[in-house]
Amino acid sequence: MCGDRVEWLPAGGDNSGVIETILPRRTVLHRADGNHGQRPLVANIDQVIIEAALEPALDYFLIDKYCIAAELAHTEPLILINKADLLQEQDRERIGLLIIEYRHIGYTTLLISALMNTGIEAFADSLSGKTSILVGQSGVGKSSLVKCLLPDRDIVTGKLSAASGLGKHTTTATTLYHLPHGGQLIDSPGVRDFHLARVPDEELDYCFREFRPYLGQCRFHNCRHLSEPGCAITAAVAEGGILERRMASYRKLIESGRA
Ligand SMILES: Nc1nc2c(ncn2[C@@H]2O[C@H](COP(=O)(O)OP(=O)(O)OP(=O)(O)O)[C@@H](O)[C@H]2O)c(=O)[nH]1
Ligand SMILES: [Mg+2]
Ligand SMILES: [Zn+2]
Repeated sequence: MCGDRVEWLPAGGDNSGVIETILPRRTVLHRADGNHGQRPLVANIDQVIIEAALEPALDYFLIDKYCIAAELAHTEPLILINKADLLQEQDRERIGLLIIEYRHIGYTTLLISALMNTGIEAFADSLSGKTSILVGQSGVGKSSLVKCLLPDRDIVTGKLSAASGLGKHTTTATTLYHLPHGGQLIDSPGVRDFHLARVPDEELDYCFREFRPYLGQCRFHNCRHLSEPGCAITAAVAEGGILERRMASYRKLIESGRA
């Protein structure tokens, strides 16, 4: 798996070899596999970089699901809004609010443009000394960003489909790049959607970082925060301490049977 550390023996003189042992994995990021299983995506990462853009259209639920996958894997999410150069006046308020909201929850959120090279320095700083994976919809500019950091590498990027406005799944393999200033960056194939592996109930609410101060305060200790009386989470939503939008993501996950 990409990110694995292995012990290997050289076989032949052409720099090839045979893997003898896969060393224990520090962290593993998963996605759903069928209805009940889970499939590992990458090993030994410290940070999940959730990339989004105005094109293809922003998918807030997708961002939330990746945040939860990162929390479950005990890795740090970083939210990256790319294609800042495309922002029109009417988009600025919406994107500005999105950034403030995620920062308030406790997630580092950056606005960048891989095309114009803006915000890249701050982003590059967040990579040093860590192993990070870029995830997100096809076409948001994951490979373009790797190319920005490693201009000498031959990295393929692809245009969006003119008909659908969606990416064309240009990257087909997960690849780890060593960065010149330390740290590793993994590029991964873009997705249309991302399904979480099944999450135990009591872990799902913990994965919503802003729920944590209220957990344990509901009337019923096994409260699922749906329509139970005396629910501290529902009360926090009503008082504005938790965003409606995030609560909707939580409900959608419960209702989809993911938790
Ligand atoms: N305007 C603008 N376009 C960008 C930016 N970054 C990337 N793009 C364009 O977005 C398209 C998709 O870029 P890719 O880097 O191939 O996207 P990806 O996320 O790697 O896509 P997959 O490999 O399919 O998952 C290309 O046409 C890029 O030129 C940006 O900052 N601004
Ligand atoms: Mg790509
Ligand atoms: Zn509750």
